[in-house]
Amino acid sequence: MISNKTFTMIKPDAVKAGHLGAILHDIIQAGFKVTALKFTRLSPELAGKFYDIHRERPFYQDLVTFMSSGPILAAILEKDNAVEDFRKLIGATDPQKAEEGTIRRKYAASIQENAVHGSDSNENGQIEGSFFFSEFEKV
Ligand code: RTP
Ligand code: MG
Repeated sequence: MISNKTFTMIKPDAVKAGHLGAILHDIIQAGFKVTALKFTRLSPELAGKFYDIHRERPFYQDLVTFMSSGPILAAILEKDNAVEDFRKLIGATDPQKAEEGTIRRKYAASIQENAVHGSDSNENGQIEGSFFFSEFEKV
């Protein structure tokens, strides 16, 4: 079954650069409904846990340091075909390879500091949403 939900974070680089409002606007304009929202900051421990799947990758430590370097906006988004459509909206991991008009192309600086996260599967979207939000925080 195609899930209609995905999970996103607006990452510390984009918040610091003042792109939070513009990115949220682009997301809503693209037809996504916000069903949970939290402005927070990850400790290195929590960032490490969130990205545990990448623990063995060479960029893991840098990623954890980056993701805990400042506040982030976490959200659960709803739309038909949410996971796939959101990955299309944000573009490739490396902003230089992301298509024109995508969020990463517009707002990201580098392959690491790439402005937004988007879940890569329905299952991970569910797990990641529940990492940040309790049941009563999901509308
Ligand atoms: P995300 O999970 O954040 O939505 O990004 P993604 O699927 O496009 O990329 P993924 O392979 O899951 O990598 C997670 C995040 O790690 C950082 N990264 N740095 N220095 C590097 O070569 C490198 N590669 C990945 C990025 O912040 C990437 O989004
Ligand atoms: Mg990923």
